[in-house]
Amino acid sequence: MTQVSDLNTQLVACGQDHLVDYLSKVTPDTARDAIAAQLLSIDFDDLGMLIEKYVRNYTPAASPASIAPAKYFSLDGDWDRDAFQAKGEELIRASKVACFTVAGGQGSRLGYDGPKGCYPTSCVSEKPLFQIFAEGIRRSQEKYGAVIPWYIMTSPLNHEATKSFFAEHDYFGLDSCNVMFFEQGVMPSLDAQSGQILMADPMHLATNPDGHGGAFKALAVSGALGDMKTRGIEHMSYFQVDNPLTRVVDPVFLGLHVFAPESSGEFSSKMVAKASWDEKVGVFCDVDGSTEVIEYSDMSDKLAKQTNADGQLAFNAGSIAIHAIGVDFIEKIVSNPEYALPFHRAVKKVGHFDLSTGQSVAPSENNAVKLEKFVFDGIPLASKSIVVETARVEEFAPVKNETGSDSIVSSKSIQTARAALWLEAVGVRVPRSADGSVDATIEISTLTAVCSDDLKGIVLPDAIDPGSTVTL
Ligand code: UD2
Repeated sequence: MTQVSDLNTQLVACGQDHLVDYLSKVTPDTARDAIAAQLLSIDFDDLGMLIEKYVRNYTPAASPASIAPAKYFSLDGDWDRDAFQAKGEELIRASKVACFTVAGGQGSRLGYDGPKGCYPTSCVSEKPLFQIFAEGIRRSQEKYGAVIPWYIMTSPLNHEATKSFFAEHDYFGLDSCNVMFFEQGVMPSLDAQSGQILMADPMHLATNPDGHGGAFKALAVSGALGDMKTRGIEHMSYFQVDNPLTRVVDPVFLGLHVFAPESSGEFSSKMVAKASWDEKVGVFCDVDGSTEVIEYSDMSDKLAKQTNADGQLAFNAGSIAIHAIGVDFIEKIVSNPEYALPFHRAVKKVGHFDLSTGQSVAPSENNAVKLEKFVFDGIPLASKSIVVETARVEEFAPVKNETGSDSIVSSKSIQTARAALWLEAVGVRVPRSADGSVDATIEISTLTAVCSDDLKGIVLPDAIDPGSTVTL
């Protein structure tokens, strides 16, 4: 079969002789063809180079020549919040903004067996993350009289389960024609010593999602980008699946992204002041003159610990992975190979089928390299990119770990803290303990309010009872 002999040539060219040998032994032909089809879906053009660079001859990237903290629009800065809010609201009202959620990750740290977006998260009624976002979109659509389409990137790991979850829940009240799911690509998982592509089992390659940076390509090949253009969408409100406090469309941020003279309307970002020098968030930096995120794992302790004269962390701008991205910018990135995002390597445990012994292996040590792209590597490709500060309690309570920081317990406590601030802002008395923490559990549905101002004019209790559980 010609296709298989072409494939064999490509496999040999990138050091995958073990698979040529294996394919020659697989019977029946239908089984062999099924494995060959998986291999043919791999982009072999760069694979040999990637294996050399990230596995066989890996050397960590050199530190940049000059690195400084990135500038940002600070919370108490001298900029006209109301004016940018009005401009952002105009954009939303004109139905020029879509939401985009990256939900293709494996979510292994949470220990939850299912798409992370299905995880019960709100602090009283335990609504899943997808429902919290869906209702925030519904509320925003009503508020602005607009259509806000929602694009959700999944991966082969969770695509069907995610779509079924929405269908079972009637799209949480959204019109299904405005919710689009598409799968990101995958990369073969590679043996960390030899660079050989691993098999997950005798019939399947071991693969991993290609990182949220795979979103650019996936948006294009899935037709999502074309759909946005047809609908007249000009900007995407980008957010991760794990943060229930995400404001699905934020007019102030969108207004700055499109209209601030410091922004090109291509790729803007939100930050919070880091909670500690070793918080696991990327940091916005000025690298050789352009804005970049340096992932926490790539930043030296020395730099991360550096402080200013006032004792504040110098590299304080923590990325909460909320961005505004121009649709034209995405087209520019995907249509020009020069803008291809780099890969990052992660060394992980990957269970696999050992072709030489015919045994399944559950490794106790990291044995494999996974290659992933990061969406924030698109930031330096923008001609001008802004970073906007927000308050942690307002917008960042991610659910990532089973316990401790960024767990469901910490997230629920921050969700209540924000609800309390919103209620106090409109005159409701909220019980607080001596240390200032809220002595109640309070959930404000995103159908009720997506910001504190939405509570104005709603009938609310005068006070929340100490120790009570409240849903509004
Ligand atoms: C991410 C950022 C970190 C910080 C933090 C804030 C990276 C590499 N780091 O850390 O700097 O901003 O978030 O919460 O992003 N995903 C996909 N496809 C993939 C991989 C991930 O869709 O192939 C999604 C995943 O479903 C999730 C998001 O990307 O919504 C973040 O993924 P993560 O949990 O790997 O990132 P994390 O928490 O290490």
